[in-house]
Amino acid sequence: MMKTYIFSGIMTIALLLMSGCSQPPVDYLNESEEDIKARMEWWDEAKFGMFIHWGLYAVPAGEYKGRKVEGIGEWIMNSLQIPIAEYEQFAPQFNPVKFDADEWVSIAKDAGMKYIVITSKHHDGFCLWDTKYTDWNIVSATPFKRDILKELAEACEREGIRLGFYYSIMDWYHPDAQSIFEPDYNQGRGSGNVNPNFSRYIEEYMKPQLKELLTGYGDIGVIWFDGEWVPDYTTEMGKDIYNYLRNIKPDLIINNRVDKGRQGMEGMDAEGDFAGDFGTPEKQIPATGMPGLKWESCLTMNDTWGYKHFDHNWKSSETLIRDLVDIASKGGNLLLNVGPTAEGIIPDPSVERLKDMGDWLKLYGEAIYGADPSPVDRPEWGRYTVKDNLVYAHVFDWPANGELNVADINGIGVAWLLSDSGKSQLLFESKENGIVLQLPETAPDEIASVIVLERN
Ligand code: FHN
Repeated sequence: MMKTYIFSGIMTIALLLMSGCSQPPVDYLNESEEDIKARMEWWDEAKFGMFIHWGLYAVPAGEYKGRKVEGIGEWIMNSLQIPIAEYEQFAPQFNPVKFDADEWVSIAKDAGMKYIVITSKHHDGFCLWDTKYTDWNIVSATPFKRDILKELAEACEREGIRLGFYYSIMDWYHPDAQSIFEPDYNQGRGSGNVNPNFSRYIEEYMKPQLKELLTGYGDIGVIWFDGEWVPDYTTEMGKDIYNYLRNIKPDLIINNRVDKGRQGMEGMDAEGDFAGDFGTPEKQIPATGMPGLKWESCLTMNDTWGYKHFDHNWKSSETLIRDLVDIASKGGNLLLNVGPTAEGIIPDPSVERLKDMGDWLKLYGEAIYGADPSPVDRPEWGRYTVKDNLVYAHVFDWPANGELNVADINGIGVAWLLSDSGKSQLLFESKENGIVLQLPETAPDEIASVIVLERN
């Protein structure tokens, strides 16, 4: 398939003239803490989102010409060194006739997720929307011919779920961004081998595409960058793009990977002056969170982001629920991934786990949504979250003797089981090393029971 790109220099000038763009750009890199807090309030409250990795890589689903990729499925083009001319063959095979945006949004909403971040363009450069800037997209290059992001945006709007777009800066397909060693898509990256036209990729492709995504798909909440590690991309580019996007949509939230923010400490260089609004620890939960910073752990449910037909290494619902509690107790958000199949189906094991998480959150969500991190070290039996004058004790290990030692975080007047709508008072005794609660013999929830401690 011919790679057709519309170099947009003339278009950019025309658009600027037509838009009557006369206001000088705002420098958002020095935004006040007050403005940042107001802009991120919905995100802070939300705590739990769905990550969706979906694209052409779902067609091979981790296996190509009899070879199975050992790593993550969405990297198959690089892992198996598939030449672009061969990888293009997946486009006419991509026809996700079972895709139903309302069903995906319903699964997320029932799970208690408040936002969705989907790969608009992953490293293979394939675009899941009807972009004007390349034919390498789902409408032009596949028999499906529908704008996935448009349908998802409309479904999210109907259900009150915020939508964000993942966008890979690294692009193995675009001639101005791809490795000069194609099909070795990463070879030489480490030695500073860069694409001489990368700046043109940024200015005449990446920025116009991001503007398409921010102005044509409703009230987009987040741009989630990735692939920032390539040597072609600089922190100066990142800070410029941060301001470029915020001047298009001032209330937009942008992750730290718009810049080189995750160098050093995984997820976020705490003292860095990078652009970006939150850290992105990946496939991990920082031991002590990221004190003083906003952050979001992105986790998989098995071992891959993009669908692999033979990855059956699913985490249990217990693990996933306790991960959510752990993250909330440390002040972070959880972005939990699903990798839909080439037909457009979210795998059953993912759906089952998400339903379990939603059932738990229907009972105990008040101890997660909008809660603040624990001001004290985690207890050996579980975690704490706090909200106003309430402390929530999330008990993973229910005491056999019925006695639970809890920290006296902000004084205690009354205590009850969150699952007990009647708020029957639990007996407790204040001792010098804290408070001892008298608990019923059986835990209300075998994964995580929640006790509320209310200050006098
Ligand atoms: O290379 C990508 C990978 O495919 C996946 O998208 C993860 C998700 O955060 N990010 C990059 C690896 O850090």
